[in-house]
Amino acid sequence: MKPTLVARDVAPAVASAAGPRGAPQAGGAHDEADAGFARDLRAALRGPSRSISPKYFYDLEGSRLFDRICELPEYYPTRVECGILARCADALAKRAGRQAEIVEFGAGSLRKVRLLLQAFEAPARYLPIDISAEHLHASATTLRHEFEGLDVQPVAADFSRCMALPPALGSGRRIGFFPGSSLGNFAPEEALDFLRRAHGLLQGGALILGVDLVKDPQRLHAAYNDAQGVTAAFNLNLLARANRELGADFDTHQFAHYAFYNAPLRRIEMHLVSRRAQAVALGAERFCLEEGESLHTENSYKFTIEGLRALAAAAGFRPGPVWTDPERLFSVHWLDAS
Ligand code: AVI
Repeated sequence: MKPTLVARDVAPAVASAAGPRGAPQAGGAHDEADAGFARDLRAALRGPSRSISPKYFYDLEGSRLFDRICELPEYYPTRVECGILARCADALAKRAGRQAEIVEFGAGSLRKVRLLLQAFEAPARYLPIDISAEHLHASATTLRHEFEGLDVQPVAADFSRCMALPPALGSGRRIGFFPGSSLGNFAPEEALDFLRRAHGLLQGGALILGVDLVKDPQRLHAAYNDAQGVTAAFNLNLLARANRELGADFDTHQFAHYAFYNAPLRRIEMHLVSRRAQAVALGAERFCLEEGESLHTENSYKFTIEGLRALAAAAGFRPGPVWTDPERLFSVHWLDAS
């Protein structure tokens, strides 16, 4: 098995600013992550903004719940994006050319990258970047067995902050892959910053980017308020995780999952709302919450095709073709970095 490359210049501490998924921790990263989680949760409970990064959703239980969300009838993004990718894979492969190297931001669903690996002509290398070494190794082992001869080199790094990649092989183009609308979990200025850094890494290549589109608010509302309550459990797991890992004493029954579409800001907001006046202990500190007070846990921005193309252009990309589904729920963008 090839060794995991660790991007040593990545700052270990986790910023309190919002950012997308990628936080389940393993081995030595655990203490740093715990310290980041404790610090950021404390800052969120002290206020005044009362918000915490969604990256803390993804411990093992949170990742398991997210996988269940992706299978829910109401949560269309995963299903629709996979359908689009299956239909445009050959066109993407043609643009990528022979012996391309795929760099995936987040060791995401193997189902999605498989669609690319099957269509691409003799892909030279696959570099999944994720903060979770455990998740990376599992994905790498599966893909090495499935695609004989494929060079799989996991990179353990927090791509929402900065990242360093091994030198390009020189044989084919470097193609970034950022599916799942994880870009939407960044604040707009963070999304621009991420795209600028991705542009720098992919010089001479391109980025394949999947983003969710602005649509009927009821459709969006249903996707984040599913009937089985899996999204509610995913949101509340943040508090359960704090109890497990930080010794906090949240009574999860005293918090309500609250998700709504903020139309002027074109984003779903997820909150945990206190059902009554209560006090919570975290370490030596106690925090008081009023009835109805909320902890803001996630933003999920939705895009227009033109808005996304303008954002990508501002980051230095040359926007290419866009693929959508017949209902225009989701979009996959080819963005040239040459
Ligand atoms: C990972 N991310 C793109 C998901 C989203 O839709 O923003 C996370 C999620 N939150 C609730 N449901 C799914």
